[in-house]
Amino acid sequence: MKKVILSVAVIIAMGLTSCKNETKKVEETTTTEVSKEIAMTDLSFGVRGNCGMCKSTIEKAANSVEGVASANWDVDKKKIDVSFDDTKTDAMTIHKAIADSGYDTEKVAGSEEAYDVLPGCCKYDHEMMMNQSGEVKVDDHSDHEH
Ligand SMILES: [Cu+2]
Repeated sequence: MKKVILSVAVIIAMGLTSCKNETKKVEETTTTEVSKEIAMTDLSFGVRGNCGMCKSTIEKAANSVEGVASANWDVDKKKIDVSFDDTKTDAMTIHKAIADSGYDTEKVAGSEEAYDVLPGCCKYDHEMMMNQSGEVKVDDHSDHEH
């Protein structure tokens, strides 16, 4: 009689174990899907530039980096919003790619050779403020020393 009870207990235990395994598999799949969504990192930083042509050059440079999902440069704010996969690239790689195209970022000065061949309208002022509010400023010259 004891043997029968034991073997029944063993069968139940095996059944429970296989159920647990199945549950675990489902959990793992769910976790993978969630972490894929979290992997995208949003980043904003200042980039100098003048016009729509600058915008396309800057965004093209950012998008050329593997792992960058989207890039949007704001001509008024002198600022770029980038979304990227941080397992494939990092912030400095994106800064450098934009600098290589001739544009100054907050962290990396633009390549002078690339700047020299930019169209005239795109030769931006290296003293230009980055990360502006986007509002049109009145230049009152009050900070000039004569
Ligand atoms: Cu331009």
